[in-house]
Amino acid sequence: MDDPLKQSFLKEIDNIVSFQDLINLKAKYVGKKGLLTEKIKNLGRLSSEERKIQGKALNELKNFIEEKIKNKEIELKQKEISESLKKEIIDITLPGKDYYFGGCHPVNKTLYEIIDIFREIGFTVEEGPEVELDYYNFEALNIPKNHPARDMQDTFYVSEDIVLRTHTSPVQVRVMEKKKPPLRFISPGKVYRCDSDITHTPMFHQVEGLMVDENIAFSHLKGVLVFFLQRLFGENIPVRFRPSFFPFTEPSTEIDIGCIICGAKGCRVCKGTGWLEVLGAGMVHPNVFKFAGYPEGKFTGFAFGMGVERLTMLKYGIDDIRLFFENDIRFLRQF
Ligand code: 2NM
Repeated sequence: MDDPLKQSFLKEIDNIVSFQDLINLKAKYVGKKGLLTEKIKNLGRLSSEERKIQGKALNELKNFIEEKIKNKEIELKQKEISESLKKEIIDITLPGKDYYFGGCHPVNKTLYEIIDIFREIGFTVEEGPEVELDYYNFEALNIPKNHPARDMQDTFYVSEDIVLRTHTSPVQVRVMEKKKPPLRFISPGKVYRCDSDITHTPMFHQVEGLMVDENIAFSHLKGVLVFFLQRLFGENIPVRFRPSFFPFTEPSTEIDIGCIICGAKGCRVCKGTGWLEVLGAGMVHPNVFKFAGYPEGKFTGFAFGMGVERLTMLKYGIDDIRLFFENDIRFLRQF
């Protein structure tokens, strides 16, 4: 049927691109006051013969238009879906969100290196309390009352007879109380001293070590500690032993390495001497064995101690100990 209404409808529906236009088009032709609806309403004015023919034709056109509109609606819906899929597409080739792994703190890195070296030569690891009895921190280590090392300025007192340990030596006394020689262990951990400047913090880390048996001599001390320093700083590191004093060892020594900052030429860090102090050590004082309950004269041994922050500062050329505890991520990421 070559109805002009049909022709104009077909032309219009071809240009429809939105749902709203489609709704308007539907209303225009088959709505309550639509062009086709009006025609159907007017059928009653025709003769029954004409009404039959026209009615059939208009009904067919109505079905045709409604079908076309339905198809157009489906077409628009499809277009809408495919466009939103195109817009919302996830590009799986884009890089993922950046995130950071935690890292090992430089002080812990040094600490683990130290522990590994001593493990290699048969030393085990022992730990003890950070809140310690005055007895284990001082008395049993041959540091009598009124000794300058017990000065209130250096020690955090919790009460009359309880302190924050100022070194990890009390661990060694506790182990000796429990175990008979041969002993060969280190005691790493946190220690506390009331002191704060560019080389001191109120808390720092120490590794102390102890080896006890019958006939342990100063030569054993020397062999173990030179081996340790060569492992930590390299085979060719110069090592020097100086006489010193500690209440818990006799004889006592302080051990230096050639300055690794200036190559032993003399600099600010080694104060022009070419040497850096890295260890304290000595043969365990007979009084310490006596406090531990060991039979007099039966055993000998050597002990040593080192500051982990200090060794880390020397290793990496860090000039302020407080950097370790500020937790500035830019500082920590460098290691
Ligand atoms: C040091 C230096 C020298 C030491 C002594 C003992 C003990 F318990 F056996 F007596 N533990 N650690 C010692 C000796 C520690 O640190 C600088």
